Amino acid sequence: MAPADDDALDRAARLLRPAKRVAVLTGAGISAESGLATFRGAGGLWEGQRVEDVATPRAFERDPALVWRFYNLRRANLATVAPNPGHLALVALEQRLGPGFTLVTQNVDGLHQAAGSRNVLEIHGGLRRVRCVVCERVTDRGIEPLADLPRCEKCDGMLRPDVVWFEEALPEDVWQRAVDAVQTCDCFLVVGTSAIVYPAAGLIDVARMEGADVIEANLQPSAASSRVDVLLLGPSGTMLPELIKKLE
Ligand code: BV8
Ligand code: ZN
Repeated sequence: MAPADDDALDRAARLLRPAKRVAVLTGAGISAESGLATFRGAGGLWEGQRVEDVATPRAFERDPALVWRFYNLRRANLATVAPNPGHLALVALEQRLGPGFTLVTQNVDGLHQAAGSRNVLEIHGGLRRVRCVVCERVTDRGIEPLADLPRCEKCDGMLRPDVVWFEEALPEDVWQRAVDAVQTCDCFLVVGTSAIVYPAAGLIDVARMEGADVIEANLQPSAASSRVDVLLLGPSGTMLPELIKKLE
């Protein structure tokens, strides 16, 4: 561990140790070491398409089979990945804080829950769940492969992934709970996100406005880095366990 990191880790631990209420925001970067691609790592392209063009209501209207190919591939990937030490470090932090801990995730991969995190707010939905566009019924289909154009068992309507697409509103209740948690936290930990997507990235400003200490863990500086108190530069699978160890 280079001395610079150790100094940043010490500063981060000094902020986190006394915190009674901690909120965490995670992005695709925390799952990278589990083998899941991030959005903007490979130039954010999928089958030559920008994610913003595949993950939208218009794309689903235009070509539902293409959108389902995108999501069925990502669902299939879930069978090959497991939580990494970064996810597990957040489970340990929740055990230390109990009800004072809230994990807000932009990820739809379900790896936080698989690792054992309990209070998880999936502000962008989840890959395991599907929703009927007609009767709105939501079912958890795990990671079983789905038909190219899956239909609702109840009303035969078209099913869609239960995720929040670009230009769609976030689930109101989940989002409000996330904002409440960030507004009342003493320390806000931002992990593995480029902080480009809103309103999620706006939580960083909510935390700062309320005077919370903000710690970021990322492989490289992000759009949030200029607004955080401590930046832990490195893979979250290493930085988070090191940080939790320093709390003892
Ligand atoms: C909304 C679910 C309004 C789906 C996702 C025009 C019209 C309307 C809205 C907009 C518009 N123009 C812009 C907007 C806003 C838009 C937006 O922010 N666009 C961006 C592209 C500019 N936002 C929206 O549309 C949102 N909705 O605004 O609605 C509204 C309001 C009321 C009523 C109606 C409408 C909806 C946004 C949600 C979109 N859905 N996901 C799916 O997953 O398929 S977003 C998607 O991006 C994922 O959730 C992902 O998590 C998220 C953010 O990406 P990151 O997680 O940050 O991942 P990224 O690859 O970018 O970065 C990875 C980071 O990890 C990097 O920093 C890297 O350095 C780091 N890293 C890599 N490896 C490691 C690591 N760090 C640590 N360790 C490592 N090993
Ligand atoms: Zn239905």
